[in-house]
Order: sequence, then structure tokens, then C-alpha cells
Amino acid sequence: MKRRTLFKWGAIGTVLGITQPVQAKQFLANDALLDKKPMLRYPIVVSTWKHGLEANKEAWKVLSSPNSNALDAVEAAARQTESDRTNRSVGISGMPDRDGHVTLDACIMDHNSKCGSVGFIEGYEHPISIARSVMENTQHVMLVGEGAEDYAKSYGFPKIKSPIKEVKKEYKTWKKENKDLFKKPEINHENHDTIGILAIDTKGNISGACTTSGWAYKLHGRIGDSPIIGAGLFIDNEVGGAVATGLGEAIIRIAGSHTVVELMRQGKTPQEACKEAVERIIAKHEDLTGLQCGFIALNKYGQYGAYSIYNGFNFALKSHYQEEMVDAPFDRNW
Ligand code: SD4
Repeated sequence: MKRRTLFKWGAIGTVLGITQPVQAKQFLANDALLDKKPMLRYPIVVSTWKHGLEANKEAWKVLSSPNSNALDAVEAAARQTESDRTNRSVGISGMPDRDGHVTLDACIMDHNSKCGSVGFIEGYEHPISIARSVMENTQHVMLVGEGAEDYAKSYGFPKIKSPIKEVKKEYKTWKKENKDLFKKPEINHENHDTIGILAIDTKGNISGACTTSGWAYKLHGRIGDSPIIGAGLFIDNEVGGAVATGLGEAIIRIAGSHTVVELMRQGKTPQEACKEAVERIIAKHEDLTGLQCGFIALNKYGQYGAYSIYNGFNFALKSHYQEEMVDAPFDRNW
């Protein structure tokens, strides 16, 4: 209300020839965004890739209740994918690193900008819940490796066997075929598909989560963008949120999800913001071979958007009116 009042007074002032206060100008972009689509559309949840459909169902169990909480919703969604033993890119059934270890990255962020994250963690089914526990029970944001595993153990998260036998088998075959362990492994739909989730609850608050086994056959010890707040995920309850998927190294270079949210703050639609962030990545990389990155974004009004470097990126959407896969628009000539 305050912003709109300020805007109106600014406009009246301009008509009367009175200079607008500087503050009023700063709000113009957001008011323009509001005027483009004033309808509020939430609760809503969006999740990267096809596995997002099942994840969204879990989120919706939370979001459809009258006092829903977006943080619970995104955690429930992430847990669903983490427990899917057929999924080769999230959770302990995900793809291993070059030494055969399945090391997991995850983070979570709520509408108060509280956040938690774990990286390079092995043998735990729900990295997302450990990340939430770090956020709620410690003074820290991020725990990695052995320290994160000790923390999980001390908070009673059950340790489980990893990798699962199917992954071990696939790893053996890969090792036989890939003698040169320092060759850059290709990143494509077969070896990466992080789940990133954004949800707005009945109160209009937004939260996000991101969980992955990361780049298949990465170097042991590598952490991608997914557990890094601002890269793999960023939420600002005044503006909206964004999550990333794809080659983490490129996403970190432009602080990808934070960039998308800041572009929305400046008045871009979620779609325009995702596209500009992708263009920034393209501009910073001479060799784009195999470099797929994508973002999805949700603003505070429940408007969503997505964009990726290469065609083929999609996300799952669930609201009171829709439950479907949406293809990220693609308009490049490659
Ligand atoms: C990573 N960004 O570890 C992750 C991988 C990914 O879709 O998103 N895959 O770099």
C-alpha cells in the first residue's frame, strides 16, 4: 500500500510540476510489475524437471491446507525425490563421483531469509532435512563433508548404505570405459537433473529448496551450485525466488539465483529475469559445448518463468488450477 500511495503522489506531483521524491522513483519498477498482472496466484509450487510432478504432489499436501507453510512444502517435495531409488541425479541413488562415492548437496531458504545448507555429504537419505536442521538448530548456514555427517549423526539422522548396488554396477562399467579420469565429463540430461523447488503458501510467503547428487563423475570433494545460497537457490520474500539446474560452476560464476531475484526486483518478469541471467552465463563462456544451465523463478504474485541455454528444459507446476509440465520457452538459434 505504501509503495502504491507513494507512486500515486509521485505521479500527481509530476503533473503539478513538482519534482518526484527520489524514493518514489525507486518503486516505479515494482509498481509496473504489479500493474502488468495484478492477480495473485497462490498457493503455487514449481519444481525443476519431470521428477517435479511427484515432488509437487507432496508439496501440495502441505500447501492446500488453510494455514500452509511454504517451508514445510518445499522440504516435503525435496524429500520425495530424495527417496526415489530410481532417480539417478538426486539422493543416495544419484550418480557417483570419479572415486565411486555418491556425495550430496542441498540447501533450503525461507521467507525470513533464513537458510541452511549441506555439501559433500555421504550416506544420508535426506540432505534437505539436514540442511533445514542446520538452519534451525545452529548459528551457521553451511556444513560440509565429515563435519556435516557428524552433525547429522548427532541429530539422529539415520546413516544408510551408499551407493546402492545399481549405482555401484553402473560405476564399474563407467570406470572400465573411462580410463582417463581427468577428461572433462560431459554434462547432459543423463548425468544431471537437480530438483529445485519454489513454493508460495496461503499467506503469500515464499520458500525454496534444492537437492542433488551433482555433476556425475565429478572430482571427489567437488561442491556445485546447489548448496550455495545465491547460486543454486535464492529467496527474498519482498520479491520472489529462483532455483538453478545445470552446470554448477557456470551458475556460481554469476551468482545465478540471486541475480534472477535481483532482476525481478528491478521490475523484470520471472521469465525476463531468467533469460537475462542465462544470457549473462552465455556471455561469460567462450566454449558453450555441453554447457546446459537453466533457471526457474517465481515472483510474489505467483507469476513464474524459466529459461535455459539449450532447448529441453522443463518444470512441473501445481496450483489450484493447474498440474502440468511446462516447457521453458526457447528462442535461440542453436
Ligand atoms: C551441480 N547444478 O552439481 C548441479 C547439477 C544439476 O541438473 O543441476 N543438475 O552442478
